[in-house]
Amino acid sequence: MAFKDLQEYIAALSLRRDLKKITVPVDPVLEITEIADRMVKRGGPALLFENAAGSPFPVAINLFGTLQRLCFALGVEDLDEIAKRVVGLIPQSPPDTFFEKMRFLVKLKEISGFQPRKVSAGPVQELVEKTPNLLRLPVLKCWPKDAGRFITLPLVVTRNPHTGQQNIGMYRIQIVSETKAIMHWHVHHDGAKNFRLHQAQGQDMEVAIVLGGDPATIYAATAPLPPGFDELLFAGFLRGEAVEVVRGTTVDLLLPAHGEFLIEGSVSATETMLEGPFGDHTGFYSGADNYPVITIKTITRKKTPIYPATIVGRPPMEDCYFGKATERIFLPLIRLQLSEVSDINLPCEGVFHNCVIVAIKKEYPGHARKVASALWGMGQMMFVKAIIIVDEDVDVQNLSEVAWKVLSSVDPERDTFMVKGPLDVLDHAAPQSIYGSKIGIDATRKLKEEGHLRPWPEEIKMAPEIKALVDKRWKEYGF
Ligand SMILES: [Mn+2]
Repeated sequence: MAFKDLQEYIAALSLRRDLKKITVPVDPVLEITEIADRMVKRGGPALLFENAAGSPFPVAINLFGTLQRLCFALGVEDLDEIAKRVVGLIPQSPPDTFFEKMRFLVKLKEISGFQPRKVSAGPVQELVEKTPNLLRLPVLKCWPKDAGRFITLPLVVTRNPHTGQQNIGMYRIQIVSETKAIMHWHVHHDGAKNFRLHQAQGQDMEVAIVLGGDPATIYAATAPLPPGFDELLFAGFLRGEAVEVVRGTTVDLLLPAHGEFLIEGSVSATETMLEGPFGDHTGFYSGADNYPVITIKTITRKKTPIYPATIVGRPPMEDCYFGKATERIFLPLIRLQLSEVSDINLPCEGVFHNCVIVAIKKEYPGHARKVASALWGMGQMMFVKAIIIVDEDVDVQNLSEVAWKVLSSVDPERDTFMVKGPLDVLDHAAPQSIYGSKIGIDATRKLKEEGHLRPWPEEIKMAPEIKALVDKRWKEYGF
C-alpha cells in the first residue's frame, strides 16, 4: 500500500511511535536545525514542530532520517526488494550503453499503471493564497553563516521546451522576499539543462515548486535517473501505484496533486542574484555565487498543510539515507555493465562523491583498475574522488573490515593510481572548481603479473568444527 501524501505518511509514523510532536514554539531560524541534527545523529524519530515561530504552518523534518524509516516510506522491509524489482524489468540481452540499459526502465510504461495519472483537482490546490508570500512559510535558516532562509526539500518541476518532457529535481531555494527567491542548481542537473534551453531562446522558464507529496516522489526527485527519464514514472514504479497529477493554475505543468504547497512562477532568463553561503552536505559552507532569480506568481496549498524540511551538514544526515536507497536500487544497473561487481558502498562520510568502495570477483591482472575506470565513466559516478576496490569476500558495508583489508593489502606505490577528471562542484580540496585528480586504490589480492612476487598470505580463520563446538557449549562456560 502506497502513501497518498506526506500527511498520511506522518500519521503512519506516529502510529509506529516513530514521530515526535513538539508543541512548544520553536524557531525555524537555527533552533530547529540543532534539534533535528541531534535527532538524526542518534537515529531518533521524525519530528513535527506544530508551532513554528513566525508562521501559521507546522514543520516536519527528519522524515527519512533512518534506514528503517526510509524503507517504511518506500513500502519495503529492505531496499533490496526494490533492487529485485528493478532487475525484473531488465531484458535478457540489453543494448550496449549504461544509459540505454537504464532506459529499459521505460519498460515500466508498458507494464503501466505506473505512469502519472492526471486528475482534475487535487488537495494541493484546495486553497489559493490571495497574495503569494514566501515569508509566511516556516522556511529554515539552517546554519549560522547561511545567507538566509532556504527551502530544502522542494520538488522543482521544469520542462524541456523542445521535447515537452518534464523533470523533477531537488535543488535548494533561497528566499529573498515575498515573491522572489533564488534557484540553486548545479550545471549538470536536469533542471539547469532545461533552464539553459529556455535561456538560449531568450525566454524565462515556467517553474513549479511542490512541497510535500508522497514519500516515493520525494525520493525520486533525488535519484540519479538518466536525463529524460520521468521521475514521476519512477515514483509510480516505486510505490506500485501511479502518482496523481494536476495541471498548475498559472503554469502549464503537471504537478503532484497531493503536495502540501504548490509555488508557481518563473525563472528569469537574465536576472541573477548572489546565492549562499549555505552550510552544505559536505559538512562545510559552500560559497556565494550568482544564480537565477525566481519570481512567484501563485501559491496554492491544502487547507491545513505541513511544511516539509530537511537539513544537510556534517554527515550522517538525512540525505545519507536517500543516498543509501540509491546505492541499493541502482546496484543491479551497475552490475549490468560490470557483472564482476558483487557489492558497493557509498559511505555517508564520503557524501556520495568522495568515496565508493566496491567489491569485485577478480579474475585477471589489472581487473580492479578496469572496474575503477568503468565506474568513472558511468553517469554521476564520474564525480567520485576515491574508488577503493576490494575482493568479493570483503564486506564493503563493514567499514572496520574495509579499513583492515585495505590497509593490510595495499602497496601504496604499486596499488594506487591517479587520474584527472571532473569533480563535484562541492569538492573544496580540488585546486580549482569541478576539475582535478581522483585516486583509485586497488586493495584486491595481487597476482604475480601485477608485480607481486611472493605468495599472498592466508587469512586467519577458526576451524568450523571448533566454532560449532563452542556454539554448542556456550552456556556451559557460564557466560
Ligand atoms: Mn531528471
